[in-house]
Amino acid sequence: MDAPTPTDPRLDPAVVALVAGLPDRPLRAVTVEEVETFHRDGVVLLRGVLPEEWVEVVRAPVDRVVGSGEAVDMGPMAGVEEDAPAFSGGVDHWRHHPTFAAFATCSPLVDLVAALLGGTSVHLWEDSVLVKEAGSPMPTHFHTDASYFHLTGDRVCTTWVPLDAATPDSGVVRWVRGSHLEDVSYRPNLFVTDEPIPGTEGEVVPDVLGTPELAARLVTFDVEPGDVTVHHARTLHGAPPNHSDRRRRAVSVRYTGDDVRYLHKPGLPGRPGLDRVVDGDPVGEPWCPQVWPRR
Ligand SMILES: O=C(O)CCC(=O)C(=O)O
Repeated sequence: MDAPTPTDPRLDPAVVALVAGLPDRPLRAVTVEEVETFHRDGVVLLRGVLPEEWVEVVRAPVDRVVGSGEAVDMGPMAGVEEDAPAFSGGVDHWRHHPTFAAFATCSPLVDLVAALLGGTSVHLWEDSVLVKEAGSPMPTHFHTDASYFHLTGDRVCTTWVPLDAATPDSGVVRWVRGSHLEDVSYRPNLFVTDEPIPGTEGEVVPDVLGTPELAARLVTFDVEPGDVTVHHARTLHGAPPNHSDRRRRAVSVRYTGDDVRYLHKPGLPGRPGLDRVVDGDPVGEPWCPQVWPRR
């Protein structure tokens, strides 16, 4: 049977009502220096851009998807002790939950991304909940997001939105500055181990911490709710365990720009609509909502 064509999440009355009560613009514009940093380093920290109302509105839904198991504890995959504090991850919550749909399609994130990617349009690719509980022993292993996407093209980025203050001891992300400029396709791993996803292709991700030249290029930030980091999909990044007594909750939202096209890659999980497109088709509606220019 044919898969149903998705409807625009912004027509959902629950999304409309939610968005009506929230600010739709960032607290400030992205600066020219921040755009340059993104393109040069493959990552930029945008301090104090997201209104607190938006951070607050996603906190309870994040806790719900973690509590319900929709975001899955990756502990068993990592082989840690059964009762180890969890590192929970999930994708595509926007497809099922009005708050995530509003956040990914109508929040100030879309203006931030449009400013950084440039070009004429931005589409939503996916969102992801990433919660490292206090004391979670699991590092996020180094990877590039591009490895996990059935995509080709340059204008692809991830916004990483902290819901709690985060520091290296609580597992804030770290990035290899400039790695997005290297013309390498890395093989995707299981995120909490270096084990590659079976059937996928690409070069093995280097041992970043064990390679002085790469380790010297690591950049990380202490972040607060309201800050947003944005990295290029080819930027190598990972995150330490959460050694602190604080939760490290984050939502990642991934977007595409003008030049991005589908490319089916072996071994990766499918996604809605992927069987309806062929390699070279531009990313777009109905499977990936256009979020900018705003409608
Ligand atoms: O939150 C994490 O630990 C990893 C985040 C990440 O890899 C991403 O959002 O692309």
